[in-house]
Amino acid sequence: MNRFFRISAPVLAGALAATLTACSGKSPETAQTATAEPTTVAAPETKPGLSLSNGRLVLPAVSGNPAAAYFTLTNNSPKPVTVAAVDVAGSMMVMLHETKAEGGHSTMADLAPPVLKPGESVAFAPGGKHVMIHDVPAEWKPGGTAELTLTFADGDKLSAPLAIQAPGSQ
Ligand SMILES: [Cu+2]
Repeated sequence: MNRFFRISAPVLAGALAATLTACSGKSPETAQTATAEPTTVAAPETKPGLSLSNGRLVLPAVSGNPAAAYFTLTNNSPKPVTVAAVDVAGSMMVMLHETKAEGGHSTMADLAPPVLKPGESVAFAPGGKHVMIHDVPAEWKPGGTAELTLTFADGDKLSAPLAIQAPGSQ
């Protein structure tokens, strides 16, 4: 158990640093290095006890704007899990964000890596936690499917389809 956390901490820190760098838009090299690794897999990745449901991706109303993806993640494993990184096949700049209402307007910020205790679920939904996708491949059309992959702090991965929806869908 202790060894697990000692190993996972640097992995998590690295993922965090990469996310922050990508979000600032200052280091395109980092984003490209990340996509040099294979992002598509022949068989979907699974993590025992973890399930992802209601995955969907809402296209931007204006071409060039980011898309957003939503889902519900449930941890039915006996251990807590931490979502360390998120990836959507075909896109180079993907990050976890959270929208918060503050004094009549909403702001958006990087989301701290979500931790799910055994039995817990977390919902990514419009107006709250979301996956922000900054570069939207032209081939993404309503009715299509994109592949989401979550990487956990222990290195395990979980992939699931995202149903691509037209702009304005909830
Ligand atoms: Cu966002």
